[in-house]
Amino acid sequence: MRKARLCLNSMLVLIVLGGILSTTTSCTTSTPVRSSSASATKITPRASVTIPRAQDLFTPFILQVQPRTIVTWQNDDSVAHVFTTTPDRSAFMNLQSFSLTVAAGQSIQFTFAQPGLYHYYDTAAATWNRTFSRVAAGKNARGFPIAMDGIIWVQGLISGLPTATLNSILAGHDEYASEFIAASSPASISWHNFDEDAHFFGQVPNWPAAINPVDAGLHRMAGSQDVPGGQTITILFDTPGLYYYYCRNHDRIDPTTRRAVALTKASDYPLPMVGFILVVGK
Ligand SMILES: [Cu+2]
Repeated sequence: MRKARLCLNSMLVLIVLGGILSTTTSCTTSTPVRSSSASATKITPRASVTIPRAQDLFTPFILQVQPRTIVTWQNDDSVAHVFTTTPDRSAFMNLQSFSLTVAAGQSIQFTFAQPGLYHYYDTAAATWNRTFSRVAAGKNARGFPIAMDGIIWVQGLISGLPTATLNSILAGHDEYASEFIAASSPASISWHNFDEDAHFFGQVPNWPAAINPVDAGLHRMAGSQDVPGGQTITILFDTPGLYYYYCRNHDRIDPTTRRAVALTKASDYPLPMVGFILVVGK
């Protein structure tokens, strides 16, 4: 009896509020709707990055989160770490800047509100290379040649991105001109090879979920030795996600960190020949 009255009361409330409830509406359908909308406002997503002991690395290298996520960096190392966003700023890059210090054995938090990419590095174990706009591993870093940098990918829509973008390979260097590119889906991304040597596009394997959501294949870009002026290739990305790619001629894959690592023969070692394409849905 009591249950039936509650049901009738909530039905009346819903009828007054909504005004358009059909006669088939029952208590079993109205109850879950109310409870989920009430709890959704209270959930704060959380995620974490670890600084493992004596490695000078951030784990994972790429962390994907939803907007408003509180990210915790847990320092399991025996020394303090200071890390900061790179100077790279754009409509999708480092929209919130931060500079954080975390003592040995402690943790620190930062809340990411804005969708986009956040690229940060440890100011003691790595440096910002202004020539190439890349984070470089310090010679004394314990993870060398892997740099102590990390990416926080805050998923969500970003307005005003192009659907076609041109990247290139620098003449005389084993390096893509831009490390980070963003475009809206379906995105047409081209690379022109200004170098003499051949280079490649291939995705870094074994990343979960929305990182490299589809395999765009292995693509060779002939250099000016093979094709006068160098070759241009174009790849269409119609699935939103973050694409992490490298050149298999100048990098190897480190299975532990799942990162592409420069080979010593690469012209700008220890900088890896890697790039990221953020493909955003509409
Ligand atoms: Cu290459």
